[in-house]
Amino acid sequence: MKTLLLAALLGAVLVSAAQGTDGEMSFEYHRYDELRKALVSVWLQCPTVTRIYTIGESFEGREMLVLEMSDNPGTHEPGEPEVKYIANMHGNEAVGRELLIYLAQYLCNQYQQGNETIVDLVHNTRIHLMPSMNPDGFEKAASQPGEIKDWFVGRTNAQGVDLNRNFPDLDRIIYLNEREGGANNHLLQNMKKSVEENTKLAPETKAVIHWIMDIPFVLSANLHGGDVVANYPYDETRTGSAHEYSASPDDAMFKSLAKAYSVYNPVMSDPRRAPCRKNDDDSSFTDGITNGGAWYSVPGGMQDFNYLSSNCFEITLELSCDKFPSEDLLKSYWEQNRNSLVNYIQQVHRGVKGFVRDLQGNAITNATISVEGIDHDITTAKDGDYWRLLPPGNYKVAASAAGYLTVIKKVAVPHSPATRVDFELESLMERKEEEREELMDWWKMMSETLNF
Ligand code: GEM
Ligand code: ZN
Repeated sequence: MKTLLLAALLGAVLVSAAQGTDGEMSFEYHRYDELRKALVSVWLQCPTVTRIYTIGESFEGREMLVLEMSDNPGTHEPGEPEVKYIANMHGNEAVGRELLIYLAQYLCNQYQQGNETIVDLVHNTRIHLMPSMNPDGFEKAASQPGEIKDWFVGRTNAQGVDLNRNFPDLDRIIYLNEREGGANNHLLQNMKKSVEENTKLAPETKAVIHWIMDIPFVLSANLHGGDVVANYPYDETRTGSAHEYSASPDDAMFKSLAKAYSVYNPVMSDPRRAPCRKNDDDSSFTDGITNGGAWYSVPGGMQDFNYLSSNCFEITLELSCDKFPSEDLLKSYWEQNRNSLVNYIQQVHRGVKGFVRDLQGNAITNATISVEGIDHDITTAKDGDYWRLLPPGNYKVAASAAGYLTVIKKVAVPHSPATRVDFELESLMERKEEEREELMDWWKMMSETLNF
């Protein structure tokens, strides 16, 4: 993170620190400067397990700030899974933005108080909290006079771009590959235009794409407002129709992840909850969750982009009927969501995890992890580490890489924690060498026997 920015942030906060920010949570809206100060206050309170960084600037030059929480902030620890929460991509959907600020304060407070669940989570997970992907849109929405905010003012970025329609539409590629064959993961590599050359991408979208490419995220949630439901892939329908259940190969796991959020939110999981607005069609909502395509088709969304361009499983959380509710409701939204937010992070410790190495113990980066019966592969990160989210069951898991012999293992997966499975792959060169030597030995033996 830029030193200048850090100094500016620190200076701003030392003033407010004098007001005794000992970690109490103030349930009010944070404009851009207050957001920065709130994050730096958490960093000042928990300096050994937090770090603040920026992934880039919005169109109007505001920093897209992230507070990281882990026992080794600033670095990826081999084998440790990484989780992100990203809010306010629609600038007028304000509850998620505030919840992530409160979550940062809560995790810091609970860590300091020795809450075992939180200490364990922080020690075994690298958590990234981005309260606002669209800081310009929020300022526009929050600047409106009075409590009642317009339904659309501030939704887009400052260029008028809906960021949740601005990601490369990888759904269309996967749907084509399903029919005609082709890759079932990391589809951005198949795109002709690079991210940098793509003039349709807003600066906020580019920053998030680079973030997703740079860090081996395993799990993510995208916080929105305007309804109350945990929405999961795919968001875009296969046929382009407005409403069509659009299952991904990991439908069972995504349902489990969405339920892991909704089950702890008493409003989201209330079967008797009335629709937010009289004429809303929430017929696809069951147990507080919905498939995105079954609700309505969304092309170019961030959720599906995570799943189809990286190893990251992302769901979309709709947290409030009112996109920008009055400030006095914020505490109740925090109470409705606190346990869900913690429980969802814990889901990253499920499925199968481990390392892929060669016979000499060297990490094999970008090896493929395939699961029989699930047409979606994931890949190993820089240290050969991988995390494959799976619901409970018995699986055949294969590790493969160019130039190596594939290894397949049978794995029994409980609900949690993740089952550890390491793979050692033999290189084809080694195998050829072995076979050559065996052949030479055989030939030598034969020639001696037959006195050639
Ligand atoms: C949605 S968020 C995405 C929900 N997914 C589907 N498939 N409906 C949007 O972007 O339109 C609503 C919102 O803006 O919160
Ligand atoms: Zn939204």
